[in-house]
Amino acid sequence: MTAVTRRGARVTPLDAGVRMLPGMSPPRLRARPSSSLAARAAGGQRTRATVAVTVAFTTGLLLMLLAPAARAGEVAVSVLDRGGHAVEAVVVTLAPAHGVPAIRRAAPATAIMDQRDRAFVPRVLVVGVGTSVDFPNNDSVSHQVYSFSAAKPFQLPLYKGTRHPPVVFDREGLVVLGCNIHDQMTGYIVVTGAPFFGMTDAAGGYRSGTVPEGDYDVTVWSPLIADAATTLTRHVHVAAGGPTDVRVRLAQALRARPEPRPRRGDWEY
Ligand SMILES: [Cu+2]
Repeated sequence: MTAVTRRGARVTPLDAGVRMLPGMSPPRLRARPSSSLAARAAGGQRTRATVAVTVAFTTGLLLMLLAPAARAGEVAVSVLDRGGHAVEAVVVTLAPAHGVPAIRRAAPATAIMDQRDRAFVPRVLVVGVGTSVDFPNNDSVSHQVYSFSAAKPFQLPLYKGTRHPPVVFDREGLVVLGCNIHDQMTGYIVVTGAPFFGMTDAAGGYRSGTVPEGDYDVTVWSPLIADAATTLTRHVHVAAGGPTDVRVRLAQALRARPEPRPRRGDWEY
């Protein structure tokens, strides 16, 4: 089941599902005390500068605790396959639903989609809207990278090394990458407007770090997940304090090869 856009690129329902991810854009909230600061203080080498920093930090912490809008929690996501095994490299996005204070937009970010051993590395990358992505070719052979996805149609003429400037991903959606020379090369860039996002680790886990208290839609996606996109979002309330656990147990077996595929037949010469 595919639709054909005016550019001739086919958009699958999965593609469309990812493009629907709601939200804003990507700052990171970090409120982590410096442990080296504490160690230095304990070691009796407390300089005037250290005291000043400690006072500033303590004051900041107090202001954070006193201001209701700054109450913060954390989300801990785990993704398990049908057999209960961890699923690595799954994209996780946290989109504020309600009760979450406005989050300041972060400065435009940069990321790298490398090419090694005739593969995109990483195979899946998640970036915030506005991110510039470099596509260095560190292979011994040339590649011609392209995308026909509505979120970012582009192509980088045959090259090695870093001949092309970065590509700016300025619209939300799933960008499916292919190489016009090597059909098996498939990569994915999820461009999200959500302010908090990341990937699951080898244990199938993702921790959001500090996020404002409130309601969120937590969505997972991977090109290997066969479950319907509509079943992959959890609405959760994040309270201040300990992490809010979100467990996603997949109903379908993982795919043997990633989907959707780039379609070389769509190439316009
Ligand atoms: Cu190639």
